[in-house]
Amino acid sequence: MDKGAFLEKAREGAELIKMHIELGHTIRLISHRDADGITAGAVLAKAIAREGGSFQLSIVKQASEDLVKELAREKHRIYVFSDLGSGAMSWIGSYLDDATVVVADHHPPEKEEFTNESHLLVNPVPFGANSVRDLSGSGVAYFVAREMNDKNRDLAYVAMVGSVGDMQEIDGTFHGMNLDIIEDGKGLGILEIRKELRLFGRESRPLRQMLAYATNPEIPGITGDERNAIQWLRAKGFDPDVHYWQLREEEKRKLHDALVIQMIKHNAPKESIDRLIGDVVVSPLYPEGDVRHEAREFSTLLNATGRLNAGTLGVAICLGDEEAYRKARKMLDDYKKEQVEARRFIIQNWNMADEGEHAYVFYAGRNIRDTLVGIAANMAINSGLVNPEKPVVVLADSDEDENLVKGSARTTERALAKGYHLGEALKYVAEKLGGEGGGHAIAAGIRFPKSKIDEFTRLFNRILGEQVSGGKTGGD
Ligand SMILES: [Mn+2]
Repeated sequence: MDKGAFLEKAREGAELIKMHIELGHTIRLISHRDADGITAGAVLAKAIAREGGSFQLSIVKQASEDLVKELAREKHRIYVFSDLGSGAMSWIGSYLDDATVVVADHHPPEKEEFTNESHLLVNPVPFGANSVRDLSGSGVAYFVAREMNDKNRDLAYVAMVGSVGDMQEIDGTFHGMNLDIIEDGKGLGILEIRKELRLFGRESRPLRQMLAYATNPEIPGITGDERNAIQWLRAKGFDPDVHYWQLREEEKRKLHDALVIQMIKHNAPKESIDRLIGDVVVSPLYPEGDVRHEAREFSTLLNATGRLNAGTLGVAICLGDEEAYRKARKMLDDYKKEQVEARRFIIQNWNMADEGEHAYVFYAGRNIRDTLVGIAANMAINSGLVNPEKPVVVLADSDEDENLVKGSARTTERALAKGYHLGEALKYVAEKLGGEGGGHAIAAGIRFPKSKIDEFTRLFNRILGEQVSGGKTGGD
């Protein structure tokens, strides 16, 4: 990619923001509610505060037309969007035409540039970057901040937490301009990259749970069953109750080798084995065992604050607010308790699931909160209750509308190999049922009228059947 040209845009964005700070204008920040967006918002907020400016920040689910209209009514002189906005360029063009706008984003943009002269797109994609691996939204925000003031290099770790949140190193290694941020952070001694086990839970989970709950990748023969994990760890000479961070370097290597052998023995796909061990970002700014010490755990905490509509609490955590950190941990503990209850419910009542030819459909009513259906579906898969080659859907009554159900479909890589695409299937079914649905091949969501659950089950099984037989989705 053309880094120089991208950095030139970042510099222009930085100049615009600084000019408005000098004029005494409040900088209106709007950022996405996932970990990448929360860290991007934090990076920009910190950079503005450092210049003596004031800001007003919102963490939002998406940059919709309604949101842009609403923002226009606030009559600010400058708006800065981060980790979103590239898909809202025409709305920004029409409703915010009187204001200065900077979009600091990494999603593929509607067009390479704004037509309005007071609007600026800072986005690496038109300069040849790959949006999913070369730079995240927090990374774009970081380069704008760095152009505002070289001191903002101290935000490199926060920026990398966002990058990890967006899974920019999904193949096990960082790429593109992520590497420049890493260099800055290393230079200041605020982050390190280690070649370590990339499973979630380095700081907060005992090894038995780190392995039993592994999803990315799954460890065949271990994932899904904590008792198996305990036995396996003991057999290899590890205490199942210690945390990964507590292991000595040679113990880590021994564990890596044993896991790789386990995966090879069970014919795990090469891509899964390759991403088991790889780049892990840690920061000496926080003590070992603190979730903020490692980027994946930190980003998961931030994602949770966003999902629980407390994204600004996440921003405060990024800015070093200890009270916000404690509050978020408490929120998360409560949320985890709900998850435990959901897990118990689903395991005890799994016999209620409708097992069709291609999928399990489990309707939980009000017993599982609608925000937990995706997690519940994963629990069913990981609990060993289901045939792993058959996708699982968990449905629950919508919190917002009693006439609707919300559902999540989940499955395994093994099932995908048969030809399933859950996102396409749910999109099609939703259209038929008068709902909304879609997502990825392996994980997708849907919302539709509660009165149509039976029809859903029938249609979903049928579409999945067509997918494995090579037919086109929805070919009737
Ligand atoms: Mn992002």
